[in-house]
Amino acid sequence: MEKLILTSALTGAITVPTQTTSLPFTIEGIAQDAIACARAGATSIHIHARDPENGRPSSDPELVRKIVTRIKEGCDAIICITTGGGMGMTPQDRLRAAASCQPELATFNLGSMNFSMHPVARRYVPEDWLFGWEPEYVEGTKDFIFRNTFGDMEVFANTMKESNVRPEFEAYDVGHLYNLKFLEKDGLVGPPYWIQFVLGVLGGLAATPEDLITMKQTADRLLGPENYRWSVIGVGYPMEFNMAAMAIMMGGHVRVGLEDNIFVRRKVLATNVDLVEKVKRIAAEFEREIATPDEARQILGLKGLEAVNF
Ligand code: KMH
Ligand code: ZN
Repeated sequence: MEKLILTSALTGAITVPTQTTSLPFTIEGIAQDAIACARAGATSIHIHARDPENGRPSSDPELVRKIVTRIKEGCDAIICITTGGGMGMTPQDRLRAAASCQPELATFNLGSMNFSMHPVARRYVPEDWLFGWEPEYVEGTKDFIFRNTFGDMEVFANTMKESNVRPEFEAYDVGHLYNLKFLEKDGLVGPPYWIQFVLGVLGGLAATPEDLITMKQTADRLLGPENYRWSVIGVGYPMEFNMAAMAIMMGGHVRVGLEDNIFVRRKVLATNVDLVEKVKRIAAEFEREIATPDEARQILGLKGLEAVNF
């Protein structure tokens, strides 16, 4: 089996600061976590920006530029900038940072869907919230439609092509793989594909072995196994590690991080480094080596850190 590409998703736009004090949200906090995860063995770092004052998800390209510049000073990890953004951002807002920074990878979300974390709000009473924006944001996801229409996806595909940014496709459901096949037939995207199967979002497939296998079988059938590589994101605990163990065994790749899950063991809060280290331990038991960033660049055929615009 090829070496394991291990992605660390440090902060995202779904986890809120009240859930864990380990969630980084300042420029330096996100960059330091990225560098520490890269030193611990993460191959790729998935980037979202947040308002440094209060941790609210932000699409400000200047914040993203500062974060990725600082990370590049401290390590050679592959940087993947989100275009998924967060609640309340338009598709145009979401594309700006990737189009400007031209990283090696940027996410490309493969369809519109419900995307909710509103049940998290039930765990807290009003005095618990660290920042005023959080309860409304979390409860607001009940009516959030994560918008990625075919029109939006056409813009994403063309902008990424023009900016020389390789898409990391995010597929939350089987239908998203059919959407990818449609984009291929329409000439908007082409193989080889790098795909994250995102399992466990409220609104998409679950993080179960059956659903992971369904995603893989569907992708094999639609795209051809030789035309794509896959990684898995299991949202929540213990799903993050269940999915990681399966991917390690099946020849896929793994993403972990506080964006997707905040626990390293049952009821034990994690740091981003704890999550990377746990996957490293699981991979070591299965004798699956972790790829260095340069090895992963070879595997995925990326343009290299010297070709980014930050
Ligand atoms: N928040 C994850 C479940 C993106 O940033 O474009 C999916 C994600 C998508 O990371
Ligand atoms: Zn993300």
